[in-house]
Amino acid sequence: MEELSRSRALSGNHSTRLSRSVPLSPPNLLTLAVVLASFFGGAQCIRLANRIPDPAAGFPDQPSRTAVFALGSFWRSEAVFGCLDGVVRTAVGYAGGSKPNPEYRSLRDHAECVQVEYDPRLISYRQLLDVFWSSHDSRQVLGQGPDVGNQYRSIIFTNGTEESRLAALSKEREQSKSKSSVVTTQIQHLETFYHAEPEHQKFELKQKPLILQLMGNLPEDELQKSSLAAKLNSFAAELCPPHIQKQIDAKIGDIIRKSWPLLRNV
Ligand code: MHO
Repeated sequence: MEELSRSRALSGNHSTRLSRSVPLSPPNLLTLAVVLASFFGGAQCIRLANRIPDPAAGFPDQPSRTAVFALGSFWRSEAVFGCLDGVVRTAVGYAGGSKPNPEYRSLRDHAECVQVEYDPRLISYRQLLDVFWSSHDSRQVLGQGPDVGNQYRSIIFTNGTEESRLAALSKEREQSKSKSSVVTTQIQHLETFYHAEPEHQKFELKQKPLILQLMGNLPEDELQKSSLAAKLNSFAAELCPPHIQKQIDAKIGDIIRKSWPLLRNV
C-alpha cells in the first residue's frame, strides 16, 4: 500500500512539473496518460496495481517442490492445501490414468487431483501427508461423501523413492488406527499431471466475485500462480484455520469500509 501511494504521489508531482515547463514529447505524453488514467479511471488504477508482482512469483534462488494428491473433488482439494504456511501455489488437474490430455467431461481412468507447490524449508512432505490423511476419508471406496466414482479415488502420487517411502509409512500408520476397514488410498508414481481447465482452478475463490474484485480482478494466468489466490481460495471454502479465517475476514471488512487499498496480502 505504501509503495502504491508513494508512486501515485511521485507521479502527481511529475505531472505538475510537466504541465508547467516541459514540452510534451511522446514519452512524456505517455507518462501523462498513465498518470491521468490512474487519477480518473478507478478501474484503470486497479489494472496498474495488478502489475505489481506477487511476492511468491519466481522464487529464483529458493527451490520449491511439488506434491500431487487425489482426495475427492479437486475444487475442495485445492482449498485444503492453499492456506498452509509454506505452500507457494496450488493447481488442480488430472493424473493417475492412461488417457492423454484428459478433460473434465472425459476423464476416463484419471483422478481429480491437486498439485501443491511448497517451500520445503517451511513445510515438509511429511506434514503435507498429514494434511492429506486428515482432510478426507481414505476408507470410502472410490469416492468422498456424495461424490462417487473413479475420478474421486484417493491417491498419493510420488516422484521419488523417498516420497514413496514416506507415503507408504504414512499409509501404514493410517491403517493401524483401525483394522475394521481398509485404507483404499493408492500410492502411485506420478507420470503426468495434466492441468485442469481454467474454470476449475481456484474454483472456490471464483464463487466470491467480491474477493476477486478486491484483489484487482487479476487475469487468469496471474490468479493461477498467485499464492495469495491459493490462500484466499481456502478462505472462500472456509478451510483456513479459524484464526486465519477471522483475520482475513477482518482485513476484507476493513478494505470494504475504506474502499482502499487492494487486497494484496493477508
Ligand atoms: N459434487 C461436486 C463435484 C465437483 S467436482 C469438481 C459438485 O458438483 O459440487 O467433481
